[in-house]
This record gives sequence, structure tokens and C-alpha cells, in this order.
Amino acid sequence: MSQRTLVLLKPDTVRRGLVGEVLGRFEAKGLRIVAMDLRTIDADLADQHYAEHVDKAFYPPLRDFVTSGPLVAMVLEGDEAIEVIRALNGATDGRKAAPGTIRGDLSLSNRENLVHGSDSEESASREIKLWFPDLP
Ligand code: RTP
Ligand code: MG
Repeated sequence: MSQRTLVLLKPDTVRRGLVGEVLGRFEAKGLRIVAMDLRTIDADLADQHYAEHVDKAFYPPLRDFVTSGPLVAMVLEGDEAIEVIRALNGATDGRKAAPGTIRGDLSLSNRENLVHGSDSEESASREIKLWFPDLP
């Protein structure tokens, strides 16, 4: 079943010059770009995006990180895109993520882990509306 999902190439991806490397993996897999935007977000959008995490101890440094510079937000589409992208991204902690995944190959951090992908159909729908309210 074709799905849409929200993907973020977080500020570490942009700072490290890895946008092409990471986006290339999604494109090579066959996922289609439906919307894409480079932007620096404020704390309000960070809080809404990470609503499930705002009360957790790790959140303040996470908020500082995601607002620290430009990121690339995009909507990708394809068969089972939500699960496929979570698998390509790998486990949250780059030190534990499997080799072959984006985080496993390119990140050594639990916070600066390069990518975000929506974790369910409900999250994807909420996040796409939040980041791209005008997308038909
Ligand atoms: P994301 O939402 O960014 O795609 O990552 P995820 O689903 O793999 O992980 P999630 O549990 O949703 O956590 C969101 C982000 O919070 C940071 N984090 N830090 N214990 C910690 O210090 C901790 N746990 C999570 C990570 O940056 C993670 O991507
Ligand atoms: Mg998550």
C-alpha cells in the first residue's frame, strides 16, 4: 500500500554535508519526493513535532539540537514507505544501529542521528500536516 511519511534530514546532516548521501539512499530505494524544504525551525515547531517527548529529560538538548541550524524537511511516498524508511534509518542510537542503515553507517550518536521518519500512519498524517499544511 502506498504511503506518505515525513522525513527530516536533521541539522547534523546539513552541517556534515551529507544531504546528498542520505537523500540518495531514499531515492535509490525507489521512494518519491512529494515535498521538500530547507528551513531552520523555532522551538514552537520543535515542541509540536516532538510532543510525545517534551516532558522527557533528554528533550531540552534535543530541542536545542533540532533548532540549531537548517534542516531538510520532506514528504516521501512509496509502497510501505513508513516502515521502509524506519528500516533504512536504523535504530535510534547510531552506536547501536546496524551497519547498512543510515545511522549505522554515518552516526555515532544517540542525539545527532541524522534522520527522522514518522513511526506510524497516525504520526505521518499529523507530522505532514504540521510541516506541510498546504500540501494537497
Ligand atoms: P526520530 O523520532 O528522530 O525519528 O527518532 P526515533 O523515532 O528513532 O526515536 P524517538 O524515540 O522518537 O526519539 C526522538 C529523538 O530523541 C532523541 N533521543 N534521545 N535517551 C536519549 O537520550 C534519547 N532518546 C531519544 C534522539 O535524537 C531521537 O532521534
Ligand atoms: Mg520518533
